[in-house]
Amino acid sequence: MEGLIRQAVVPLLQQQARGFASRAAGFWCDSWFSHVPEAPRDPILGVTEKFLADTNPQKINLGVGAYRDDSGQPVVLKSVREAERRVAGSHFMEYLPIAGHRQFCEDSVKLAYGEDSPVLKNKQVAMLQSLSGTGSCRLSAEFQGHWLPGSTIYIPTPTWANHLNIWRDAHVAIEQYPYYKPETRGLDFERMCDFLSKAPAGSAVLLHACAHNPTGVDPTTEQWRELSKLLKAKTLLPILDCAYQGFASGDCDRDAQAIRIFAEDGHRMMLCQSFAKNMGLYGQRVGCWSIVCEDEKEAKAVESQMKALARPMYSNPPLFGALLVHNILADKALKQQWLGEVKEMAERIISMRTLLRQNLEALGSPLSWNHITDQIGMFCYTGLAPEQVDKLTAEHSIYLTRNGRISMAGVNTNNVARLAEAIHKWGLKAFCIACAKFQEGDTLGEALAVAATAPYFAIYHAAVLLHARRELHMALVMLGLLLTSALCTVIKKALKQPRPAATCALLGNCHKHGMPSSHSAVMAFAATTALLLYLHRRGSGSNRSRGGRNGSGSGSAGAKDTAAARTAQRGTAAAAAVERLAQALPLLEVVLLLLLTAAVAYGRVHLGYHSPAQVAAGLALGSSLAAAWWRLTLTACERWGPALLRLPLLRALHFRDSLGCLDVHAAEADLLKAGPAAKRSD
Ligand code: KET
Repeated sequence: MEGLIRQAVVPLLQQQARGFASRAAGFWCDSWFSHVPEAPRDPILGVTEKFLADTNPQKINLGVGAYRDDSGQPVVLKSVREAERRVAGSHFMEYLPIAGHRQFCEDSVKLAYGEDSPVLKNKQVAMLQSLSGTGSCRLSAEFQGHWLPGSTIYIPTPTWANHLNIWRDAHVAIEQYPYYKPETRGLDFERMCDFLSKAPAGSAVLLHACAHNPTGVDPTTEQWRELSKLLKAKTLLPILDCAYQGFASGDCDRDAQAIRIFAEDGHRMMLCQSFAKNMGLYGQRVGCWSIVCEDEKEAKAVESQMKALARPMYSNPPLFGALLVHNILADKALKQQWLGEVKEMAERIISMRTLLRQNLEALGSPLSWNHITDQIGMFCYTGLAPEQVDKLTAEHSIYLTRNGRISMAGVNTNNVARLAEAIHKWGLKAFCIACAKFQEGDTLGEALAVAATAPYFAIYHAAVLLHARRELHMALVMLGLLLTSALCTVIKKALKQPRPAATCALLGNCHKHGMPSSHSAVMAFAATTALLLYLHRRGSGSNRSRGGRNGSGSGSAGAKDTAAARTAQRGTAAAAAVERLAQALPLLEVVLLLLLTAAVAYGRVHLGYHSPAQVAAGLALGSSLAAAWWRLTLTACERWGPALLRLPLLRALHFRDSLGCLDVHAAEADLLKAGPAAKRSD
């Protein structure tokens, strides 16, 4: 009776209670699902969706990494067709065991670790047939979350976009390590090792076993060896995602070098294999997930837990694809034929790389396209910005992911010229002085992006003033602004503090350093100098005895007196108001400059270019430099100004020093009124 209550009644009550709870939470109003928002399109498979909806007969799909022949058609390999023929009608359609087709798994791990691999001979490897590469990755993530709780996964930047979704959904903490250096379009090996060497022991590191997606940039053999040593020394667990074995070099053994180096070095590791690309079995979802353990006993226990993870997810994997792979790998002749076909696919891709580069160069593109042929595997990481990709799609019906990745498998002799022309047209980079990126629809962000041009205008403004007014002091202010900017560059290089990790990939500045913010420093310098100049002139105004030191001459009468005299002459209240406004203008200018500085500083954080600390450091540096520079230049002007102004060049250019003059404009106006003789004597 008690058992019956526990088994039947309790779950029923629990279900009812959950129903009430969710209704009380407001989910059930008009509809059960009215609160469910539409999810954003997948960045890769969403491209295919858009491509299919396009009616342009000349459309080109370079989005998903799926092989096409030279006429743009999907390919079924001859070896696969032969395996299909052999399998047809020869099997029941029974369930496979939870771990899938055992012989398939054994063939599969041999292909990766090597026929004579000691880890296989010692039965150290736990294995399970998975739902292709994605399924393997997902199971690895679940296993990590379950059996290495609290550990972090280190994922390269950039990577296959789905890696981030997979480990996020498995609730594993994610860190991203630097991998690619846009300036060299190559591997950022030094920063990668430096970053990984600081990862806490017990973390996992995701590595693309070969043909890195999306960059097409792999470590060299030596670098793989170094990485293996580093991970071993730091007690980090390698998880190798091997979705393109054979596609990097055309040779499946060569492309397995990373896996074999790690296994040889005695790592405990996970491996995620996919047969989607190298056998063209995309829709069959056939892959293998394996874990290298300490010994046979450990492998047995681990394999039982791998099965325990798979059973509640999908029970057991599909049969057909596994039979095809097993038939190919277990038959010497068929395997040989397949290896030849993989090589053919890889070679066609390599020839398309050469052709695309040649076409771009023939069009006279001023940019370097060496990276198209330097990169390997299925993809070319072009360096096209998202806006340029949008143009290729909108204007030419050329579909690719917005990170500028091209699936080279979609390029063929018929479409390569059209592709090159489109890239040449839109691929040129714009020269811009102050490009600040902001999110579409973010009005504040847009305003702050406009404000981000201010530091450039501050320097430009100082240059124009210097040219027009020939002030000794202005030359020094200009020099101070340039020195501030240069000093920020030096400090950034010395401190090497990165830009904010959350936004740098989007802004494309992960390779640049951010401490301190030079925008903030230059603005703080300009605003502080303007404030000090204003206070200095006010100070001089209250201390009339100082008057103008030189230059405008009649400035010594005092601006306020001059203004009052003029007001009395005109004798109207309106004129007095205008005068008051004119007198308030210098203060207003300072206040506006301070507000602009605040907007620029806030914008650096809002737009994701700098962290608050980097902006604060910039502001502190700029304002303290300005204060020090002010004291220095004031003393310099007082002590050496007259001597400097007597230098022939400065005299010929009519340089002057009007720092002590209260109102230069008023003084000049008075001077002009005084007549031609006085004008010349200036
Ligand atoms: N790992 C990597 C690195 C990878 O590029 C893919 C697929 C997979 C795993 C998963 O492949 P599967 O089909 O589950 O065996 N990448 C291509 C397809 C996709 O996004 O699903 C791509 O990047 O276009």
